[in-house]
Amino acid sequence: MRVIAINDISCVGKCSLTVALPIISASGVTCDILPTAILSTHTGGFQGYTFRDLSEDIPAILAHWKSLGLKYDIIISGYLGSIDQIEMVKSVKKDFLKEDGLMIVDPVMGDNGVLYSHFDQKFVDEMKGLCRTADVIVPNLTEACFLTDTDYKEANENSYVKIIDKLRSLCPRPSVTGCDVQTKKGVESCVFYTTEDGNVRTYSTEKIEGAFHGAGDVYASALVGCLARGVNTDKAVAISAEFTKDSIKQTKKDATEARYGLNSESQMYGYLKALHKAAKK
Ligand code: PXL
Repeated sequence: MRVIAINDISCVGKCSLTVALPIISASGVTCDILPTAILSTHTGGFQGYTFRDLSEDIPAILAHWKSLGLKYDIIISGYLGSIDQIEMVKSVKKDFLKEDGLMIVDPVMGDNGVLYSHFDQKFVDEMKGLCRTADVIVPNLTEACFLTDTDYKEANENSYVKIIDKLRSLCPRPSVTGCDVQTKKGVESCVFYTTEDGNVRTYSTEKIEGAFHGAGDVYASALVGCLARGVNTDKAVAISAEFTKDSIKQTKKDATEARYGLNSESQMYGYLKALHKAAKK
């Protein structure tokens, strides 16, 4: 099983490839990487970061891979630095995804109702186009709102299903993370997701108050790890949501600065135990 993770390298701050590579590899599958940019830190909460766009290097990297005859079972794309890179991901899918492979897009664009720096409405529109080429997309609620032209402030329990329905016009298996829902236990954090046979289901976990950078990357990487090991979507979502929640909980306990990312390392063993129990291959 061979996965390619297309994402940036934020050297500090535990997101994108510094999260995807360890989690997907530990899941027991080959994780190759295609770095889109190198930043000294990610862009959320740091000033003065460096940003080197690697677009110029990518054509030669892909030409070399073609000469090796590489093909992938799963492609997961994350943070993309430009509209050109969105086009590049589409061509990677065309040239390198096996016929029965899975294209997963994490449309990384924003959080808490706002777009990250560097992104604008034109980028959002192009990202909709990339989502149309995917089998599975994993936006957070903010990104789901931008992809469906929904006002984030208006998004609530009554509109989540409408949002996921709209996302289904882009891609057959959307899921949306970070949806607050009222349960018997109080407010919980819920994933609305779509199964292999097209049913929309939910999985909720304890909501931990606060903003935690890199949570989406931990969730998406674990989901890829699970799907790569043949775990069905119901179980894959549950395992990934629990791992993310446990990582957030530990990070809160550690009281580290949110911009330095999640302590998912300490929760990796629990994640792997759950994965190994559920894995089919
Ligand atoms: O975690 C998402 C992410 C990935 N990559 C970069 C980012 C962010 C979010 O801020 O800035 C460079």
